[in-house]
Amino acid sequence: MSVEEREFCVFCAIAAGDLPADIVSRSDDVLAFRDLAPKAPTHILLIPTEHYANAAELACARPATAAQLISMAASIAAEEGVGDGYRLIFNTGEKGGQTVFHAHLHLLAGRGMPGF
Ligand code: DGP
Repeated sequence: MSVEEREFCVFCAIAAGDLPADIVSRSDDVLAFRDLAPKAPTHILLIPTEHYANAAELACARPATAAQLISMAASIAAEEGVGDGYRLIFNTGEKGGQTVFHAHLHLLAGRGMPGF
C-alpha cells in the first residue's frame, strides 16, 4: 500500500522528508530525530522508515530493523554523552500511551529515571 493510499502518518511524512525534523542519525531502514515535546533533556525517537503500526508488527515483519532501532539508540546515547544510563520505551496501543501509530522507540536520558 502506498503512502497516498493510507491515512496520513506524521512519521511517514518525516521519513519521506515532507515534514521537517531535527534529524540525529539515519540509515537505509531507520531514522532518528528529536521529539517535538521532549520529556527529558535527551529525547530522541527512532523509527523504521517503512510503516509498521507498532513495535511488535515491526519485529515480526523486519526483525533486523527492530534490532537496529535498539543498536542505533545505544550509539546515539553514547554520542549524546548519556551512554551510561538511558531508557528505551515502545508505547504500544492507545492504552499503552501510543499516540502515533507508526512504530517508534523513545530514547530518554539526562534526568533521573525512577524504577518501576
Ligand atoms: P507516543 O506517545 O509513544 O506515540 O509518542 C509519540 C511522540 O511523537 C510524542 O512524544 C510526540 C512526538 N511527536 C508527535 N508528532 C511529532 C512531530 O511532528 N515531530 C516530532 N519530532 N515529534 C513528534
